[in-house]
Amino acid sequence: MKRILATSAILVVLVSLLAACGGGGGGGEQELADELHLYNWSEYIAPEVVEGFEEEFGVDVIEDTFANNEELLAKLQAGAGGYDVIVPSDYMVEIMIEEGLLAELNRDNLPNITNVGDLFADPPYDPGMVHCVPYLWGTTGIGYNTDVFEEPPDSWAYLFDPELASEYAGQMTMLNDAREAFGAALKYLGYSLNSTNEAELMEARDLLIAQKAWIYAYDSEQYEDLLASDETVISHGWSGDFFMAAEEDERIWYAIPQEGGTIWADNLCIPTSAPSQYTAEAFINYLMRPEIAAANSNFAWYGTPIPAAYDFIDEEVLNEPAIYPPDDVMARLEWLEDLGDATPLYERLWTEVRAAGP
Ligand code: N2P
Repeated sequence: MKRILATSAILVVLVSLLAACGGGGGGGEQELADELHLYNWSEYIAPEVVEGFEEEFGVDVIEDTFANNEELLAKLQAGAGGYDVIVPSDYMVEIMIEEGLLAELNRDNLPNITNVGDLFADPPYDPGMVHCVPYLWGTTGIGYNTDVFEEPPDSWAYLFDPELASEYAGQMTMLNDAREAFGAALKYLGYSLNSTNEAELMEARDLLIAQKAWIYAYDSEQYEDLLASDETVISHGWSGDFFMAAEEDERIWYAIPQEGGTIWADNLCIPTSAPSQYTAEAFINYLMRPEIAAANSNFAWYGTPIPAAYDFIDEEVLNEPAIYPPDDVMARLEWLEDLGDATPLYERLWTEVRAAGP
């Protein structure tokens, strides 16, 4: 009996050793690829974080950027198979899971997943983090030039009310993002940014079309630079992008509208078509190290879901109420949700907005 036990103990040790070595060459699944292809939002990862990964793991990171969730979805639906890690927002994760576009994560390769704070560890769009882990989170509101606005323009009226908005005609941008643009219009009108009510959506469409008279551009990637170069003075956009620009140009700042706006979380996910799930998991696990998560938060000025990272986050980021908003502001924010059957209606109305004059 003792001998049988001893033999099976040796077997167990052998089997786990083999597993740790990658199954003794069984398909090379546990080997890092030479390259990791990241499809990301623009300016959304600290350069030193990428370099650190490349040096430590011997993997070249190749990054492509997208302007909005729908562009990312369309790319995957069209069969783009080259991406290892993608960064969809909350509602888009839900859509991608439904469409079978995301791989399930192998937790054995993600020991740092325990660093994710309770607030983010069980998101409604991916219960239990089966497919994705949260990356960064933030809000959508209004960026502005403080030389032009003595008081913060903390209402959507500055972008939509004809009297107020016409003052900034030609000096205003809106995000090139259907959900965010409709979200802002719906909030201004007093509706939910997840409205699926046709009459409310038509009203929002008409408002967006009327607003085009004052718009310089729909842009999701350079709008903060347009503020800095004085092309614009007010801009619909994502919180951290304005704070990042403010590091170089202190005239720029950001306000969350009183009517409320979007709160969102972007996520690190692996497409089912990824060239190397193992390399993707090594990268995602690395991004969940507290020091690395902090480096990204310090760079992009967005909140991190990793509480252990707070020790490494600059005081000014941590203490900025527009990055970590107080409870009363949080209560006014809304998450975007998958619109289900109403998605084609949004698509049609967005096309109408973009096609309308001037
Ligand atoms: C970063 C854009 C933030 C992503 N430049 C918004 N979900």
